[in-house]
Amino acid sequence: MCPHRPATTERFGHEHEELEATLWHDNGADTSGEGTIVTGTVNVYDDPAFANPSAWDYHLTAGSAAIDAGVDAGVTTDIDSDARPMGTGYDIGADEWGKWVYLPIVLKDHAP
Ligand SMILES: [Ca+2]
Ligand SMILES: [Ca+2]
Repeated sequence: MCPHRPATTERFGHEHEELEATLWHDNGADTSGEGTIVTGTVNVYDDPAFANPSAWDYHLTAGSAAIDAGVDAGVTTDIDSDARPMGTGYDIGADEWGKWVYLPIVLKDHAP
């Protein structure tokens, strides 16, 4: 996921990078610098709708274009140790967005 900054090989630490699924947002230029960056077949240009980037909270929120837009990279848990995928597919990036619904436990007294 490349919001607000272009993808560079220096950023990733290698001279050649292959991106499989990327959400691009508000970069100006998508890539820059030395080396080669090969973009994959999934390139989404939309708002990642992060929770609170100014506080370094890059969790996805309900309106994120990253939700269910990713690919199976063989990673079964996200940055929060949540299982992935949730919903109809993998989310782009480190976070898998999902709603957990906790159902109440109902106890019923029944006499034999
Ligand atoms: Ca998902
Ligand atoms: Ca998560």
